[in-house]
Amino acid sequence: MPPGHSVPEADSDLDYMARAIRLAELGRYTTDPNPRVGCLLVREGEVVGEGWHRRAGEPHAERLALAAAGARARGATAYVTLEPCCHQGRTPPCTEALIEAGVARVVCAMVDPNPLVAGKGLDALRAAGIETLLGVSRAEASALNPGFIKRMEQGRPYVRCKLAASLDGRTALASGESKWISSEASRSDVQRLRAGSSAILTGIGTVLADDPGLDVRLSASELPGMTPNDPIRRPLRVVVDSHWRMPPEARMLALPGRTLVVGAESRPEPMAALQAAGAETLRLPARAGRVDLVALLEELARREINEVLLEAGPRLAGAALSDGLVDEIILYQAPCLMGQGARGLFELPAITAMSDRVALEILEVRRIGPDLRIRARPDPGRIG
Ligand code: AOF
Ligand code: ZN
Repeated sequence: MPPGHSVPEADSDLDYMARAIRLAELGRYTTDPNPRVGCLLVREGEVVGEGWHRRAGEPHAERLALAAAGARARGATAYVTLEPCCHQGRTPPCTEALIEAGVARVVCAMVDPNPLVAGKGLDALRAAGIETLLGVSRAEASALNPGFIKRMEQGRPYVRCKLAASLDGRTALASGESKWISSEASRSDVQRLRAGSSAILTGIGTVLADDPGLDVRLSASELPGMTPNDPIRRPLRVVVDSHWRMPPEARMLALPGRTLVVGAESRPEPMAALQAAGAETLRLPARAGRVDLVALLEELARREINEVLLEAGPRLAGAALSDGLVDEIILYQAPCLMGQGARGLFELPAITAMSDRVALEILEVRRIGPDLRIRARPDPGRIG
């Protein structure tokens, strides 16, 4: 153990960190593009202050907890779900506030992947004589911010692919009709998924077939951590439309929130018509005549998009999965059968050997109303 590190990961450290993680979760629907962070200050077994980061531009979790504790912060232990920042961003460094308040020990779950911090926050605390402990409940804390972490570390957002299917894995009739496979309960769950996402990504095929709104129809009082008058964050809608077929009359363009239409060729006329309808248009490099999805995700990360919800048909979903761009699948399975002729979830190349099948790891299975909700992640290592 290097000097300045405390050794024991006592039960109480785990318990207090669990509380800090619950606080951080309250920011699920508001902190974007900042990470969700919670902080607890404990002195002699008593919680003397707590805080959670609510919104970019507003105070960080540590500063709120320190403000709540006042003079009782002196000698206290701070439990923080992310390494305290040491840089001047929209707000001043948390390390300085912790040092000034006389906090004796800082326990944090993980290093801040932001290169402006990345270990330097902990260094600053140790240099000021504060004892530090890193790594308590790291996995749980990482799960709060998969998108922020992936964007900082890899320059790409975290992609969740949302799908609805029958029990026999079919998603639409041969005619393309796909509305309302899943129940009301699953649809409101999707609303919460959207509300926590930075962007919703779909393909032109879905727009032409369903004319979806891709909006959040919840009010603040329906989302944990939000107060009734809080403005709802509206995820950016992104339509992959390689050949500019998007109609300017598309329903989503008339709804509140921004829409970005991304094509693979330069076609001034349809682009201008979409701009006149309120959309932003962007041309990205093509791969085999289609928008290069890697280039798209990198562009979204540059725009501080942390979490992308992919709500697309089998073609775009299949392309994203084949390219290894899907981090997580969320599948709502309805208790019905759709039979022969109905379409599957992902258009993937036909495989000839079982060893070529796409392996998944199931992360979670839940019942939502009459449906099943399965969370899984592609697990390329498992088969082959
Ligand atoms: C913390 N506590 O609660 C959060 C942190 O522009 P700013 O000032 O809000 O800084 C944003 C960066 O600060 C963000 O990218 C991340 O590195 C860190 N977030 N740090 O100590 C917090 N939300
Ligand atoms: Zn900070």
